[in-house]
Order: sequence, then structure tokens, then C-alpha cells
Amino acid sequence: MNFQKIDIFLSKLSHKSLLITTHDQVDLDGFASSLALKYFLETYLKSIEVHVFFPILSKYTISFKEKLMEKFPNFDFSSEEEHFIKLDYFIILDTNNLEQVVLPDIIKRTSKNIPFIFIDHHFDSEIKYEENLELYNIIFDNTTSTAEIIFDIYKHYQIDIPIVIRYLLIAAILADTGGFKYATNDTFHRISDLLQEDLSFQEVLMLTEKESDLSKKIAIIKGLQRVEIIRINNWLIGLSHVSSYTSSVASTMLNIGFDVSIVYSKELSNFRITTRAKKKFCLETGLHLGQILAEISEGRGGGHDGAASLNGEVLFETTLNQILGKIKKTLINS
Ligand SMILES: [Mn+2]
Repeated sequence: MNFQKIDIFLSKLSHKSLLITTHDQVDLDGFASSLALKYFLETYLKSIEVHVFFPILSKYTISFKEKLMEKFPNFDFSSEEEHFIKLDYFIILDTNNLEQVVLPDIIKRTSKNIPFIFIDHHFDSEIKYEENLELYNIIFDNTTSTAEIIFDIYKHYQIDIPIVIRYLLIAAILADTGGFKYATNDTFHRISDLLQEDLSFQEVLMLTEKESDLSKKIAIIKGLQRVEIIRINNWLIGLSHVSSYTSSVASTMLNIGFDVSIVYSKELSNFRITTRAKKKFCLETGLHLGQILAEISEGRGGGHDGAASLNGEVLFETTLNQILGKIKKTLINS
């Protein structure tokens, strides 16, 4: 990491007042990075005023935040809405796209000339940075999360990371690496550093567990009870029906072993058919669910090779049989 750049960034902020914010539908990475950076700046640069503003938090972030608040009732997780008297900079985390940034109303009216600096791990060659500030943007696109950029900054400037911030950073890294699926060796080194005696990895896992609602769970279970297994060569197609959550049911069917899943919901006057297939399977067989659904519905349905859906009002049986027929045909010929 190029700390020269971060030196310049930090030197710019001394004696300044700034607002840290992130993209809308704030995910764990945006949430954790913002709070972690605020704490770092306040500790490292004593003479600085740091505010944090969060647009709408994602459902998942809200649930994590509530659990962490119970554990650390004295830590301030809040988003500020007012009291911005004079701001010198916006620091925007976990996105490099201003269109994803929502500012509080009070700022919108006065913010015209406040410069912004990005700290992010997404690469985008299209993006227009503020020219005179381009030097201060911190973009490391080989880092798997913004949280890790902030972690590296703590380490480099030798600031101890309080336990609540370590919980936040680990959760963010877990989320952005898809539970370490996209992690690099560096990710694990950082995680290992964050996991000290006072913090158990299993506990972070528990805090970040997704809680799905009861009706969705029931839909998935019923959907699985009703599956009809269709075998073509060594491939398995699953066909099922539920009254809602067709896409969750279809995805779950792939997770448990089907290569293709078709799930429909049917009411008196309309129906919805959702299909899913494994990526590897599409590549091997040439199956393209989006094309199949678009063809038989004259373009009303469609999607990608591995995920497509279709809504209709009439000819449900015919439509379903056509989809199934075309999938079978692709598999037999492949
Ligand atoms: Mn991120």
C-alpha cells in the first residue's frame, strides 16, 4: 500500500471539519469502514472534527448493528443528521460513484463547493474525480474490502484498534469476501491480526448470521417437499411450486444439488415461473435460461444464462411444458 499518498491525505485534514459517508443501502463494509475511519482520525489527528452520516442502512446491516449495540452499549454507532456548521471535506467510503451517495438535506442546500475524497476498493476507469483533489483519493482495487484499507491505515500509523472496531472490521471483511470465498492471502493475515484473545471468530460469525423471516423459511421447506426430480443423463432438473419466494426456493434447490431448478407460483389469473441453473453447468451444456424464456414468451420473460423468470396470465401449462422441453432438449443434445 502506498502510504505516501495517505500521508498527504492526512496532512490535508488537520484542523479541518469533515463528514464521512458511504453509499446508499449501506452494507457492512461501508458501515464498518466509516465508523473505523472516524475513530482513527479522531485518535491520530487530535485537532479534527469528524461527523458520520449514513444514508439508509441495508436490512442486514441494521440487524448486525442491533446485535453489536447490545454488546457495546456505550459505543456511538449513530448517523448525524444536523449540526454541520462548517464542513471542509466529504470523505466518501466504499464507493467511487457520486450517484450512489445520498447527503442529508441540510447539507444538500449548502454543499455545492465542498470537495470530496474517495476511499474505496472498487476500480472504475470512467470515474471523474475532483481534479485538484485526485491526489488524495485512496483507491486500492486489489484489496477485498474498504475495511482492510482502513485496517492497514491503523497498522501503519500504529493506532490500537479498539475491540468494537475489530468486530466491525472482521464482519465487513467477511461480508465483502463472501465468507472468505474471494479472500486473498493478505485478507487472512489481516483477519489473524484482528482476532486477539478478547475476540472469538465464532462470535463474529454468530453476529453476522442472516436471519431469514419465517414465511420465507416455510416457502423454502414446502418448495423442497414438493420437488419433482427429472433426471437427464447425469443431470438433475428440479421442478416445484410455492405461492411466494420462487427465487429463494430455486436458489436453494441449486445449493442442495440440482443443476437446474424451475419453480412456479400460480394464482387464478396469473403465474410466475423462476428458473435457475449453475454457472458451470450453463458453460458445459450451453444452456441459456434467459434465451429460452425470452423465446417462448416473445420477449416478455428473460434474464441471464443461469437465472431467468417469466410472468404470464394465460397458457400456464403450455408455457411450463415448453420451458421444460427446451431445457431437456439442450441437455440431451449437449
Ligand atoms: Mn466494499
